[in-house]
Amino acid sequence: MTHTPKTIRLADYRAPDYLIHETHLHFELYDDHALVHAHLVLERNPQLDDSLPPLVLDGVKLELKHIALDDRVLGAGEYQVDEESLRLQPEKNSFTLDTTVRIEPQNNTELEGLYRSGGMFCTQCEAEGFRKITYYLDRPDVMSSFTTTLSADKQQYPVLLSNGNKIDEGEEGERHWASWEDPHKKPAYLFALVAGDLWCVEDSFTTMSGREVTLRMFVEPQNADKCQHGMDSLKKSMRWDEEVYGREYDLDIFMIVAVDDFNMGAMENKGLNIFNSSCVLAKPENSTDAAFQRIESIVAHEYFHNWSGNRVTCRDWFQLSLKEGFTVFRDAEFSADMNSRTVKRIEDVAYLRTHQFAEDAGPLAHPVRPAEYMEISNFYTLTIYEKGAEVVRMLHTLLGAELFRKGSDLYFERHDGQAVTCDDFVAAMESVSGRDLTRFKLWYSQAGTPVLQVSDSYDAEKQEYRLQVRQNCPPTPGQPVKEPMVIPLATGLLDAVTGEEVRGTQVLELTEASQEFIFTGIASQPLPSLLRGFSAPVRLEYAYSREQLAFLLAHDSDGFNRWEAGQQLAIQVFSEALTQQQNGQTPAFDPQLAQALSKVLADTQLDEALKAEIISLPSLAYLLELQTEADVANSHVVREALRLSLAQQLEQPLREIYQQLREQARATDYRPEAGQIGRRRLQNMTLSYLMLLEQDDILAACIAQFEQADNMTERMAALANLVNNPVREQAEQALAAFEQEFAVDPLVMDQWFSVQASSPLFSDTAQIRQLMQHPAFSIKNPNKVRAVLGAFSQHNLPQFHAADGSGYALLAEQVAVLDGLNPQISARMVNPLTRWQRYQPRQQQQMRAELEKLQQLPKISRDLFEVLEKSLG
Ligand code: 0A1
Ligand code: ZN
Repeated sequence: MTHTPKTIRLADYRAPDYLIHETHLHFELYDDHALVHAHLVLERNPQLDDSLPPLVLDGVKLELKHIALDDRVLGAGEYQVDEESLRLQPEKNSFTLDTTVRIEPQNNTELEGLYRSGGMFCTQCEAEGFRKITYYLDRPDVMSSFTTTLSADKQQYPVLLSNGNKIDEGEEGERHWASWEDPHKKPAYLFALVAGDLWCVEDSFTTMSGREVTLRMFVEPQNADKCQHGMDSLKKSMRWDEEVYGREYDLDIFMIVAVDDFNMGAMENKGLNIFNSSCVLAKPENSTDAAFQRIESIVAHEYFHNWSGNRVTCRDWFQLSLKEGFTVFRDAEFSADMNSRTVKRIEDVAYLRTHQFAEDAGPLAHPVRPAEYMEISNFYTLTIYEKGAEVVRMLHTLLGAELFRKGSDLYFERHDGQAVTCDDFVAAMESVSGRDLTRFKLWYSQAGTPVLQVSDSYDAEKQEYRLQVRQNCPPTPGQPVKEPMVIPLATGLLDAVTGEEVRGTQVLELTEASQEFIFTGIASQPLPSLLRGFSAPVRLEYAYSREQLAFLLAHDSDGFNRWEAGQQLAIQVFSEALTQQQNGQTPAFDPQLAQALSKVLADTQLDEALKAEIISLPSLAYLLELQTEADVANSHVVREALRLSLAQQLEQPLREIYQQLREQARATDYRPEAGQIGRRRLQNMTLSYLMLLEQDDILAACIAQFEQADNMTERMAALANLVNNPVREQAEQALAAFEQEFAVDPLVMDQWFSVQASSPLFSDTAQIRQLMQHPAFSIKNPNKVRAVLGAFSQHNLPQFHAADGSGYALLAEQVAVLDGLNPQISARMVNPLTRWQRYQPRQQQQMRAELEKLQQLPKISRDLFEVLEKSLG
């Protein structure tokens, strides 16, 4: 970067001056370069006046070799090229443009545009990668038909793929070529090509109207046995989208390709999804339950984009959540239908509250529809994705399932083939419901997490129960004052003595800063169950006593709120002990928590998955999120002491459950289905408590599980317990055995790295540096970077925040290296440092100093620049 990047504003949106009706591409792929020939059919945008402004095409790192306008080669004075664009003056309304550019995919470490991953060529074009492939109007509201021809060495690259249907192929000496045609108009960000020596797994799907679709997964040959789950997930997703949304697939072929080097999880390119191999490849011996579930949801996510994203796309990148929020909501509902609905909700809410709430409370807070950005890659955030999904969920809650479905049908029908805005989505919901959602739309424009303060009163004489609710939303950068929002507050009332429900779930609609809701005919003072199912992404404040929380945990009919009551109880017990610890006292834990959890363990009505969630303490990251000044070291000590104290008090039931479930696991064939997953989760959770007791027979059981289990879920859990165990020798032995067994599988090695990097007991900064010297580590591979540096800075909080600042220094030093290779990843990895204001003064200083050093990098990327500038203010 040579100058300060400019800020791009939603308010400046203008329709494109020119449209591209047809795009014909020809790629000549070689080991040391690629030539890209583009033939574009353009027209002056007929919706604008009939002047002929200059045509300005986006293009970055392209070497222009040839240019012709309407078949006439242009002379040097007839066009201008700079670092980001190609400019020329059209003479007619309609014209064609031919260009040839030379690029070097083998040197593309940014993994954006056309690049090499292992032995193959692949592309990543969202958001603005297409401009690194050819000169183009690289914006989502320019939609074109595409034909693509690729030619490459026959032996090295037997498989040549692009979007749509293959229409022709042929050979010429050592080389061969294939031509693809995509019948659907699309923006450039959905373009993809792949060339490689790939194994293909094939299946088929018959759509609801009886069309047969060929399904193909392309993977490197050694991964041929890891495709079944991805393929099954794809077929389930296709069926679900027909049944739940009435959406049918629209091409005769759907392809998935797995690549090892990928910045994100996966990409929904039309008819040719490209996946990070970690998000699609699995087999039981190598992959955990979590991986199986992640794959199911990501395969679904990308598939669902075919409608929510591809058929109806975004007008501009400020509308990113239009496709991402909606699609995350869709994939979450799909996962809920395929697995345990309550557990899925618990996982999503825990993630949202820990990470998105933190984002929303920090210097990078932005609305679901941001008003400005410098680098769009920085806006693939938890707010756009996860909070965006919560916004769609609230619409679903407010309208009800039936109207919501009508609204989505109308949205797809009205806007099929168009590039639209979040307003268009909400307008469809308004049309079908007759509601005015103007105020609701504040969720798209206001950043920050609203706080609900709830109090209540009961009038025995009138048999009236009143809930008083006040909402307010804290200031965020650029938004000092907020207006009240529309907040669905799902509420039930329990009989405070029997626990029976005296009022079933009712959705109270908050619209004002302060409101009162009156329930009549209530015979005795009830206990409220508030925000059931987490009906809105807010922080709820209601002064529950510990007794009341234990009561809700035992009786609430809403599974989510049972879990939530347990979490709140744990937070209260933890917070009290933390204060003692900070005051130099020995922390003491209120036994009510252990008593309540012991009832949960004994409850025969509760399934194992929910039990596992309930007995898991809130993560350290979440406990810190709740503190005004995060005290990492003391919080870690107290949380571990609380875990030990629970293990001591619950030893008997924990032992029984562990033994029983481990026996059951031995006697059953592994399947990644909800029931088994829940049982393994509880089994592994009990093991992690029991290991804190440091007893020989438990250690032996853990080692036996590690050595004997036939699946990675049990093995990995055992390994994690050994690594987190104070005796280093056992950990080293297990790690060495594991490494030897799995050295050839990079995805398993990612887990091996991450289990070490995440462990405060095992890995200090010196150990992290050692891991980075391991031959399986590569700073150029984002999965490896996430497995080591990501795990260290996000999961190993005590070491990352080590008093001497060495954790910060290590991260910053590596961010600097990464920035020269892959700015998207450097800007992401720096994130844990950006919330320096949350920590104690000395830590603040240390973190700031590292950020300021990074700001001085001589060739800082736009991505990193933006994050640093916002964080340092
Ligand atoms: N649209 C994809 C996410 C994605 C975004 C950017 C990428 O490269 C910078 C890659 C993937 C999704 O939501 O799955
Ligand atoms: Zn997406």
